[in-house]
Amino acid sequence: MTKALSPSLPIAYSKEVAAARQRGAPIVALESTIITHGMPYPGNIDMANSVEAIIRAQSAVPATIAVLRGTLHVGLEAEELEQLAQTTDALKVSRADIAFAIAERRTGATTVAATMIAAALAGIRVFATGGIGGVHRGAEESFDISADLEELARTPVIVVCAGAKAILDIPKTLEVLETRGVPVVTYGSKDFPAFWSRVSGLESPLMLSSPAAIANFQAVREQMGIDGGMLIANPVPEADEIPRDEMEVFIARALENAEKDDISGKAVTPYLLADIFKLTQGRSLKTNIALVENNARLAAEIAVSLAV
Ligand code: PSU
Ligand code: MN
Repeated sequence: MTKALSPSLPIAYSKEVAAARQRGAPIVALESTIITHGMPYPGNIDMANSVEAIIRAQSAVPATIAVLRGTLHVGLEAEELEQLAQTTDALKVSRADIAFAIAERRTGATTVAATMIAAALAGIRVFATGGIGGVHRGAEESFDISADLEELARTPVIVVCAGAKAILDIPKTLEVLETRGVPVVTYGSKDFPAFWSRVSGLESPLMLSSPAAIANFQAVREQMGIDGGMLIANPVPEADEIPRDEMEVFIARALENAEKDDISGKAVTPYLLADIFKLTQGRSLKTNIALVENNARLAAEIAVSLAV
């Protein structure tokens, strides 16, 4: 006989998140792979701290999610965040291996997929990140499709990102999301954004222009019993963007380097991000930080709207 799975995993909440849960205050989940594998120290800790501050300024509470020595943390204390930002050997954990990190008492940074799982366990409905994983260019050969897409299809969390990185095959990424029933909503624009750039050249499947409209859309989905997540794409602010044609040159170079260095599997995304950081002499990092901050603000506004 199979036993129904009902989660009973102990979760360590930060003081701030525990208090927010008690009073029913809006909470915004944040991932940690972006900290350990997405940006170099100390840019990563500056980003993490400023993103948390932005969420607090919108009257919501930030919950950065990670596995620390085998314990699932939802919300990190300032010292824990600082320590994680300096950890160089954290596992990058997704749906396939978040439980492994816990079972083996390891430290794991959560991807979008794993952060969604933890957020749902903690009853958090909104999550801010930079970019999601997607269908990689050449996926017809490599089969490299991020588990983030499948997670968006099954786990009821609203994920706010800046679109899909142009290191991915964006048309194929949008096709998979449509097939799997994930609404893709661009905030205030008809153009689906491409992370560092405000436009990808593709039209967004859906568009909404206020946090209240996004909260209302989600409420109707829930009334209909439609489960799974939704993706909000928030274009990077104009002042911080790197235009698409400029970015394409760096991306092409980084993809060539990855091929030369024989990079595959979960190392691909971190490799490309680091290489693009080098190729742009740090400019991509500045843009990356600005867009995550912008997403944190919108996610907090959505969380506040969902709470009223
Ligand atoms: N975007 C960034 N930095 C990152 C990532 C995305 O700007 O570090 C991370 C996210 O955690 C995302 C993961 O979930 O990369 C996707 O990895 P993969 O393609 O291996 O699924
Ligand atoms: Mn992959």
